[in-house]
Amino acid sequence: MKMTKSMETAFREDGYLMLESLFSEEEVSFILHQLPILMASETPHVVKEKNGQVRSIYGLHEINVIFEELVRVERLINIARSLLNSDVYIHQTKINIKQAFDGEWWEWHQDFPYWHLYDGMPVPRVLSVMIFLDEVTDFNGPLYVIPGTHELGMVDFEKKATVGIDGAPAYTSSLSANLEYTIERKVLSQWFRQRGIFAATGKPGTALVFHGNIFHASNCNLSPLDRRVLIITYNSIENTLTTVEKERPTFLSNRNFTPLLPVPDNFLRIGNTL
Ligand SMILES: O=C(O)CCC(=O)C(=O)O
Repeated sequence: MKMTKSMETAFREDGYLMLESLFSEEEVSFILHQLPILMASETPHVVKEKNGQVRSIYGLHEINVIFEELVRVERLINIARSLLNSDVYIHQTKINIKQAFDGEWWEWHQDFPYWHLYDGMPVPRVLSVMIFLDEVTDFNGPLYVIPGTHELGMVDFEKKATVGIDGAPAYTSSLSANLEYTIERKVLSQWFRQRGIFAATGKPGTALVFHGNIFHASNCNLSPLDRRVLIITYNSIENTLTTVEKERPTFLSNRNFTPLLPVPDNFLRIGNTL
């Protein structure tokens, strides 16, 4: 997959880009086959909702050989390199599992403030690729973005007095449906009036590429259909993390800054288990 000038322009102006059929049905089912075992593991990589269902699995590239390869496939590296204008490395990977009827929301936020304040990331030269593993519809909690807001820098946020669950560090609250830094409502209202909201829907295999500073959120899943997405965050190698007082674990904030070397697009070849 080659990025065209018009795709690059759309990303620069809007802060996001939709790419239909970036992954095939076969590739998506192969990815989904990895989930049951990952979801069953009782490690800090697996984050639960209040009701005990799995909300997210982090650090996939650290714990599973398929994901270690997948994050480096040529089509993804080409996108990240051309939009960030440099070589890239992984900052974070996760699957968000918004389960039918129960999956909880993600409040309005920007990602970069977390990576800046928690992890020491200098500037927002960072993007995420969200790959749809289920069909994402209007009803199962699509990601909402406010176009153009990536250009505003870090805006005023409402810092909540969050505490970690069961004595865990405070940052763990932001892995749950209680984010620490959410965007002020007056700022949201102003930008909503100017730019509206785009809801990212599409077939499995569609990808949404979004800038680290774009305003985004998603609603609870009230539908009978799961909404599972894989999110890979690429950072520029010219924007590596600085020292912070308390580093988060590597599955939340990777500190291996080695540039990713692309591997052939056919990651299915490493395990023909379908
Ligand atoms: O999965 C979602 O709907 C939201 C994810 C998100 O906002 C994030 O990872 O920052």
